[in-house]
Amino acid sequence: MCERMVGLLFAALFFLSTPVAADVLKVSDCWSRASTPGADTGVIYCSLRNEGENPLVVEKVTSEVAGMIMIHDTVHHNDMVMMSHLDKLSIEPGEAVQLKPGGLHMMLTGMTRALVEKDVYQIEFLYSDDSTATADVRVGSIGQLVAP
Ligand SMILES: [Cu+2]
Repeated sequence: MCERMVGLLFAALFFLSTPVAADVLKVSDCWSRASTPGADTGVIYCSLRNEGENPLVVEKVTSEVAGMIMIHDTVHHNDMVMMSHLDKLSIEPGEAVQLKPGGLHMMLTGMTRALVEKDVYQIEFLYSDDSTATADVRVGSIGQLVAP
């Protein structure tokens, strides 16, 4: 076998053995608060942990319960609390990111239905390597402050 062939074979094996984002990004404890009457927005919190050896990027999050889901950070500016929109969320190898009240969160807009306490709905993550993963979101009370 010529050297070039061996090189190609190794390249192919390396490619096959590289895990996709959906396999190494652990998503856990996703939760939302129950909708207030008439509300057209909602929020999702969760834990994300990159157990792989490469940086992972969440490109998009979708769900049937909302027209759009955006990733927001909470920023304090001159005694005002504002939300800043992130195009994507990058997570370094070994890094754990907590989406929690007062910090990073996923913002649901254009709700297609109200979120009811004790409900569970699904969200789908799209990563930059085109792999996808789904996660369950548990719905807590209207005043929920930690994962239900
Ligand atoms: Cu927000």
